[in-house]
Amino acid sequence: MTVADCLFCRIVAGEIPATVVAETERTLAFRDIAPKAPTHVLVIPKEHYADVASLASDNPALAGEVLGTVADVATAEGVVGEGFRVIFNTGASVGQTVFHAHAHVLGGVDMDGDLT
Ligand code: DGP
Repeated sequence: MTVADCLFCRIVAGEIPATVVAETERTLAFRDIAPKAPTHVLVIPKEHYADVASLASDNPALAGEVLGTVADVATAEGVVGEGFRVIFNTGASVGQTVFHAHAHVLGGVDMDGDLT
């Protein structure tokens, strides 16, 4: 499903440019427009789910593929050994602003606990 006014669906459709760092048949990874760390990549399912909770309950296989792409991105970015953080903001009250499920992959800097 594509949601016409969804920002990340529009990136998947190529209507809005993004710096893509990895892609599979069903997932896409691209750099965050406002990076909070040297590595700040967003990994999404190409199909629209509003958040990770609906993705995981409605399509657990695809949720697993998203995590696989997260691991591939971390390897490609060279942050596996030093450590990296994966965040799924879920709900406006915790800061979700784009309601298309996405993982933030953050790394390349010491983190105390307040990144995204
Ligand atoms: P969240 O707050 O968890 O919903 O994160 C949404 C992220 O999406 C936020 O870190 C900024 C990023 N973002 C918003 N608009 C764009 C865009 O047009 N392009 C890219 N690459 N990232 C965007």
